[in-house]
Amino acid sequence: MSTKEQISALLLKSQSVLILPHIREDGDAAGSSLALALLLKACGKEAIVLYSEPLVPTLQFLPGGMVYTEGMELPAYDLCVAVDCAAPDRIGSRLPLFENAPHSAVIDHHGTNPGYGDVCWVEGSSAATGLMIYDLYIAMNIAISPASADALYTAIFTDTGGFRFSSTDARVLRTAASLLDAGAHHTKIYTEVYERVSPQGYLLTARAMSKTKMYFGGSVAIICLTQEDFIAAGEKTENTDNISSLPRTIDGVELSVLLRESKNGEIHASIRTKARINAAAIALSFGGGGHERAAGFTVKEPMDTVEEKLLAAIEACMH
Ligand SMILES: [Mn+2]
Repeated sequence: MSTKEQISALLLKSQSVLILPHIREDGDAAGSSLALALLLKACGKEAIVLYSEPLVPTLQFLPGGMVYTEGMELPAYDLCVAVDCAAPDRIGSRLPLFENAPHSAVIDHHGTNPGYGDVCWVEGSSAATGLMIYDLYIAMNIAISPASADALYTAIFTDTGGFRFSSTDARVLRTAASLLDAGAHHTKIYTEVYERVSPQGYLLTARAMSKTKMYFGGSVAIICLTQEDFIAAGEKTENTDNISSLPRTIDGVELSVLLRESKNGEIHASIRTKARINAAAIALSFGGGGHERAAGFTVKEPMDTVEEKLLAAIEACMH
């Protein structure tokens, strides 16, 4: 694994940088990537953030970035940076852009990151990749503009669940305070991210809650959302971030899983845990990864099979 110094040296010697946040961009992936692009521009570099798909409505207030389409024309770049991508598959169909770049780098905060790219800077102890980008600004002595502050605040605010997850430490709050000093619009960001839902998303949440199944004496909650549920609710996007943490709030539940069927038939699992059970360990056994309290994996198997295997894996963890 590499260091912050190695990353800043590589950034400084590059002229044109392509930045790739992870697929199904969340606030940390998008905010960290945009803030990195602004840092590079402040250093006189060219930088483009290339999304795998359009940002979800709750993040569309973030300015900048382009959406990748296969075969699109891109300006030449000498460095490609994967941001918040725990493993190469999180780069999705843009992976060739990363693999064929003259130089490649990774900036990530997932402890399960195996290390890939020429330079790979991973801090498993950071609550968000946004904190690492903030540290880069400080280390490289670049002033944080209000736009950078908004991007970084969004990254940190969303990855800590609005400063509620156990990952919220003094560093998170100190950094957030500095970002307010730098002009972050925290009320606007909170309202955009957490105080809005589409009527379809609202219906999908209702369906998800009514489909919650309890196991192991009420200590495990599992929701299976199929394509049928998305169609019935009229929800076109597959954004279920607001649903995955809900069952964990039920009294007695120590572990919850949202199994979501995507249009291509893959099953995506979002695992959330309270104390005792390590979500990342379970996700790893299915080829995924993540953090102790929040992890996930993707497999191409029938929903019932995934649920069965998952219950067996959870049972093994509980003993
Ligand atoms: Mn993150």
